[in-house]
Amino acid sequence: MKIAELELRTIQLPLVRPFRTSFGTQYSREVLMLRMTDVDGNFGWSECVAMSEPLYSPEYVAASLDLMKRFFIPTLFAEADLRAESIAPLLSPFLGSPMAKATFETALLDMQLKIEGRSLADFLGANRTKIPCGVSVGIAPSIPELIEEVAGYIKDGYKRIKLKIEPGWDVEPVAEVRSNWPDIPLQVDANQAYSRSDGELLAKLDAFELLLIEQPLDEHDILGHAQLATQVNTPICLDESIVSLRAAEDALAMKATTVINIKPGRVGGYLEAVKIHDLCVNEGIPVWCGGMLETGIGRAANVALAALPGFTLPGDTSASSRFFKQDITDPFVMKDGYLDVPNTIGVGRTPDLEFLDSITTYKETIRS
Ligand code: OSB
Ligand code: MG
Repeated sequence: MKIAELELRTIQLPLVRPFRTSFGTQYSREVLMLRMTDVDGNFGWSECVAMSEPLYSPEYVAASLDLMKRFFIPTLFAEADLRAESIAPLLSPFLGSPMAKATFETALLDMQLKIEGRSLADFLGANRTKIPCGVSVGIAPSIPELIEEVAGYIKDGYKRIKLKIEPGWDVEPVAEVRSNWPDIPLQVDANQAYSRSDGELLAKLDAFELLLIEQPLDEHDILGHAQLATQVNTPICLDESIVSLRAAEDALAMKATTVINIKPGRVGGYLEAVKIHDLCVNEGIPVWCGGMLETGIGRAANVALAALPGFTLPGDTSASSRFFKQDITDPFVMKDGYLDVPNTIGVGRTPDLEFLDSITTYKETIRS
């Protein structure tokens, strides 16, 4: 395929409630969207999962946009016949920024699979038509408000609860949720908020039979996670640290993680995500699909990935309504705790252009 046109836009989608984590509070989701068109008029959509500020990862929307325009787009426009598989090698001289790179690979996959008449789920190797849903619950203003929010998600049918934690909001909220719901699959996510000396504190969470503790320490502290794993019984699961297949291999070799959260944007795209999935299947490591407050476009692709056989734990693949009153695509609606895996060609969702235009904060079309 030869690219003819790229439309970049940013949108601002309000959240149904503030989402507080150890790295800050989100009130609204700014998303960088890409529409790619080839010379024959075929098109594909994707979204960049980078957030507005470099708090979860070093990437952020304005930087992604700059990288795309300054380096990635001229490189891709120079190619006479582009395939999704060639995006990562072509962009590899530009260091870092897996989220921005993944945006191009995913839009091209959407286009390419539509041309081939194939769904993303089928292409990636999915073997299920529906997937169980988990939900990520932000740090609440108080314990009663947390319990009320969790109760709502349990009533909705979510099959697994993930609580965001930070120093000062850990043992007590986890104990309260566990005592209200003794049997619900429960896990926590610290987003790097603890330090190497917190082993004793984090070991107190062992009493609550958690599935895992996600990314307690700095993303670069693989050794620290390996040491922590000897101090706590709860499995350690890395998120931020796993930026590539190589990083996953290293973390497993160092015994720093026994479960892996796969986020396609964080690892440079769905093709690398499948490689990490395959590694984990071979090593007997359970994986689950993480989330980045995606719109229906990114959510559709995540749900397809989460239907692969190695995704044995429910992911942060929630219904659209978890974050948005109105999604930019047909919403993902949960039935009995499950989402249907899209089975139409490509990624399986397209935006409602009228709604998209109404929340667009910037738009630019670049032609080759
Ligand atoms: O660490 O998993 C995370 C959201 C934004 C950035 C990082 C994370 C999260 C979540 C929410 O926990 C995941 C979701 O449901 O989309
Ligand atoms: Mg996380």
